[in-house]
Amino acid sequence: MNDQLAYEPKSISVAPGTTVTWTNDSDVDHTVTAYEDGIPSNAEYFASGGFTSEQAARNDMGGGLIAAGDRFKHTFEVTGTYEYFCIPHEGSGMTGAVQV
Ligand SMILES: [Cu+2]
Repeated sequence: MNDQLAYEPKSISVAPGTTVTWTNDSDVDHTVTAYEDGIPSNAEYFASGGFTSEQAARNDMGGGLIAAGDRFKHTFEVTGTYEYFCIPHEGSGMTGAVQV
């Protein structure tokens, strides 16, 4: 996550079972929040803050913030495409994708 309000890289491809780590290399807080309709139907929902639904994450944005220098990890087991976004910067186009 960078100061241009973007995930770098914006999309990646990984093998099943890979743990992806996001690091906040910027000076502002971000979230990593999955789009509930943007992940495989049989995959576990994920979001920084540990929320189990997109709505819960949106309802408590502060609870999902990743501070400057902090990290968030998720392990991807199910193949498919996972689309995610940053709650405070969704309007600025801060979105990303993981292809498993
Ligand atoms: Cu952000």
